[in-house]
Amino acid sequence: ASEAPSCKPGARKVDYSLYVITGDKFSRGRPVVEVARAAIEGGATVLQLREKDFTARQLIDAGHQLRRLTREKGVTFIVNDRVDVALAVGADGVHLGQDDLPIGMARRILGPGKIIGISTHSVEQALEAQRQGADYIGVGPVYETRTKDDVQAPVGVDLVRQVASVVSIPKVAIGGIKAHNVEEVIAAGADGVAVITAVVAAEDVSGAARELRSRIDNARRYL
Ligand code: TZP
Ligand code: MG
Repeated sequence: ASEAPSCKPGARKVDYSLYVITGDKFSRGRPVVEVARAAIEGGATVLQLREKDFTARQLIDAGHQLRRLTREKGVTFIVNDRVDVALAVGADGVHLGQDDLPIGMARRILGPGKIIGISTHSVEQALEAQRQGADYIGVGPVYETRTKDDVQAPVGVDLVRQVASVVSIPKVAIGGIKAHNVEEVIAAGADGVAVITAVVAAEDVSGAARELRSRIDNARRYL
């Protein structure tokens, strides 16, 4: 007998292994789409457009370019915060924070088959996100990071472990994740890691992505 699909109807199975988030401020002047191309070449499996300082027009422009690129490469494309931009450029989904649109409302606007991810910082928030029907959760910041302005105190790898033991939807760890600590995050039960500076600020973007990817794949062999 064939296995029941492990995802909702209409949603595809997503590989969250290496989830790269754009950060134009940290990209050494290189265009967002070129950085994304290199990250994908190195093995990024999800790409998120996250540019807090972009105007709607700039987001739409970058979004169209990233949609074209990710579609060609078979990479999942997510837009941060902006349900309208996600819909307008045909992204696969949206990533929301605790203070953004509630999941149910975002789902109503987006329609079926879109991915909705939400940032969580505690076991309670993680369980609530799952209850509300999120497709995946972010968990973090795991380590200290200065990449996000209004960032909370690090939650530590222990929270990843706790969340992994009670939440069944995919869990993506975020915050200060680098080549030297990525393996312990995967070992703690994360389905993938989300990074900004470890990839987009690297001189060799594809090399940095490739190194992370190989450590992620390696850590999985011991699970
Ligand atoms: N949310 C929690 S930590 C963070 C975000 C967007 C920033 C992650 O950036 P970096 O450079 O990978 O620490
Ligand atoms: Mg947000």
